[in-house]
Amino acid sequence: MKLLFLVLIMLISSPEEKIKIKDPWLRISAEGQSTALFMKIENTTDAADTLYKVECDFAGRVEIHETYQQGEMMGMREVPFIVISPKSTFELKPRSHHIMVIKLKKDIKKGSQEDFTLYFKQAGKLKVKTTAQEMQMPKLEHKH
Ligand SMILES: [Cu+2]
Repeated sequence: MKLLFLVLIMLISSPEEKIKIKDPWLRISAEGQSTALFMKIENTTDAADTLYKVECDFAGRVEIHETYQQGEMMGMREVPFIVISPKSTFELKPRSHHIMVIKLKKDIKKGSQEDFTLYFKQAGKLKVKTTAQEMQMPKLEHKH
């Protein structure tokens, strides 16, 4: 009886994940270069949440980027945050928003698993494990 009660309490109090990260992947790259992190961010709550910082221990700097079009040119630039609307999924993908991982301290080889920490205003700190994959894409120009 005591055990049943305990299980019930655990079921009731186990918090639903506010933010779910789906299909995170990192583009393969080499030491000294930059790369990008992509994923789908699902907000399961009734309130908007904001991704405002991303960290990892194998790069000089990590930034949140958006892609923009200027005439025929495509470029990308840093943005301070990404807002994920209530009950919706925000997709970071090539030619769109992405996490820029700058000045890698090591090679990122196909299949390697890397850890990132995402910071959300509502959901707080979230650890994400990504797998490195190849991407066939023309390189975008940076504007800093
Ligand atoms: Cu970028």
